[in-house]
Amino acid sequence: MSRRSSDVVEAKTLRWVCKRVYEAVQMDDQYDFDAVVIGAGFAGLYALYKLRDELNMRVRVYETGDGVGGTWYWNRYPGARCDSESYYYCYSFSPELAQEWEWSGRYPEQPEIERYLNHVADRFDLRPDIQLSTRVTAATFDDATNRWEISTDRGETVTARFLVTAVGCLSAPNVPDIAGLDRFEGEVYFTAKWPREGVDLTGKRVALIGTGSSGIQATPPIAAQAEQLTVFQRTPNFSLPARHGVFLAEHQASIKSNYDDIFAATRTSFAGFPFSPIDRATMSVSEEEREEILEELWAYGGFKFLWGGFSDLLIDPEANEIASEFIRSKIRETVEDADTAELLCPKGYPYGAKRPPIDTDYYDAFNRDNVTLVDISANPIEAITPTGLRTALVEYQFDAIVFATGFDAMTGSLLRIDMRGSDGVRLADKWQDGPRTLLGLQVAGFPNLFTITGPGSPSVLMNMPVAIEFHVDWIAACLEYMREHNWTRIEATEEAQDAWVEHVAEVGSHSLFVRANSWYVGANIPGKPRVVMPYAGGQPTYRERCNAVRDAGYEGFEFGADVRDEAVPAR
Ligand code: NA7
Repeated sequence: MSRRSSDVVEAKTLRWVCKRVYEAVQMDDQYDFDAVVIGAGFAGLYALYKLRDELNMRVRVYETGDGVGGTWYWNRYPGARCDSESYYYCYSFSPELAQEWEWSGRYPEQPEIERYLNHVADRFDLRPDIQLSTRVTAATFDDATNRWEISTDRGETVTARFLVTAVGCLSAPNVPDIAGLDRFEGEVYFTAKWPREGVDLTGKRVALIGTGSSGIQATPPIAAQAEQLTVFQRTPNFSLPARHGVFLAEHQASIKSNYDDIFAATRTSFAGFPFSPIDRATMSVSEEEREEILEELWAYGGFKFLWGGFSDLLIDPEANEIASEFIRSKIRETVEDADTAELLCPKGYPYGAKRPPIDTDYYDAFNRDNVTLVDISANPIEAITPTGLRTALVEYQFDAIVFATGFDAMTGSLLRIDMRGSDGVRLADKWQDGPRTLLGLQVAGFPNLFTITGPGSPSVLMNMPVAIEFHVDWIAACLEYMREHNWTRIEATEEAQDAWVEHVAEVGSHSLFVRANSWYVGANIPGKPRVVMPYAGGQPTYRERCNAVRDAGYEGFEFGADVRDEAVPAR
């Protein structure tokens, strides 16, 4: 080979090597993140904004849906509406956002909240860092690099220093294990996965299974459309009227001029609502006065019934029974058929022990000729048949079955990801007796994993956006602290976690929630350990605890550096 041609070969080789190195750098650049966030609902969108725009991190969000919104993307069944009021069920982090967004009325419907979250995604230019239509299937922590390796159902694998779950507390639908479901020849729908293009039930015989918030909200609009609606009820619920109404211009103006106070109040109140409970015991007033107060609350509508009349409904069984009986009297007053009314009256558990729904015309729907209530508490659905379903007593014919059967709450959305922590330990194994977290924010054995509104935090017992913002802010402060100290690994200690789990259980055991079978305690999922999953101690105590941990240099957490970087001492 001549000298000239060997130069050409060398130059070619060099170009080839350079190209490969460049590609490798590009690849690495593309598939390694400071943080991966799972979910693009309220929590995921704010986490992306906070970590990317305030902490200057490289963030990738994965979202299963083909749009943002999380809960408000999936739950688009007829009648889906928030049970918290619009002006405080929203973000507070941006005063400009709060001023520019117009809520149309008291309780926003699903499409309005979905529009709001899409507006947030556009306003803060979040979309470039969100990958839609992608489910995270597995995540494994690598002790050697202090990074998570995250795999998706699209065959991608990326790495990230931190993994932040924003998967929602009510996101893994509960599909009851009823024989024959796959053989049903009609249409099958789940309220939690309602088709985006909508469903026309006109002229159809429809079965609706489940009478939680979703079934209760869906009943009136489905009844108005279907030829025949049969509601299958396993447990009756205490539902309160929402009394939804549109906002007038003066409402809007008053809300906007008071936003600072409203948001400040949401951060200090017991459950993240901008109100303080009235300080009055049920028994401190005469029977007549009590009745008057309850009537006023009923007329006002919504959750004010819980805190706006008496302070002891959720504490004193006698007070609770008075409120419960008042609601039953309203059901009996509304529903014309006495037997149906009696079936709709909840008995055997206190008001508030199950998540209380609020509704629009739910009980009235049972006065329609085309609506029937079937009590399946004693005679459960035995099988779905090709043309309907049957209980031990009756066989029914249907064109469509709607499952409003709820969720594998709080843990289901985390456990459906094959999550493996330090030394390959599986989250499913760690949580086989119930979820264990430190403050609902981290799990011992799962370094660099943060769980927004995880079990063990107030989460679903709070106004969710407030709970979410608090968690994201806490996580962001923690990451900044780590950056200052050059730490790349954080992990809850087993001891601190044990103490927190014990405290959550202790507080839960004194709460009302142990007195009913609900998703708060996992009772809706066969075989799920019975544990009060949310922290029932209230927002003020919880915030105080989280802030104290932060101020003590993240007491209960251990920090470390990259194993290759011996210069940085661990703690
Ligand atoms: P919920 O509140 O968990 O309600 C689910 C309903 O489905 C409830 O009435 C259940 O009866 C019923 N269910 C569940 N499994 C079955 C089976 N196998 N057979 C018959 N009936 C069944 O879920 P929602 O979607 O309505 O509301 C979830 C939350 O979203 C709500 O609390 C608000 O926070 C917003 P059960 O009561 O278990 O006897």
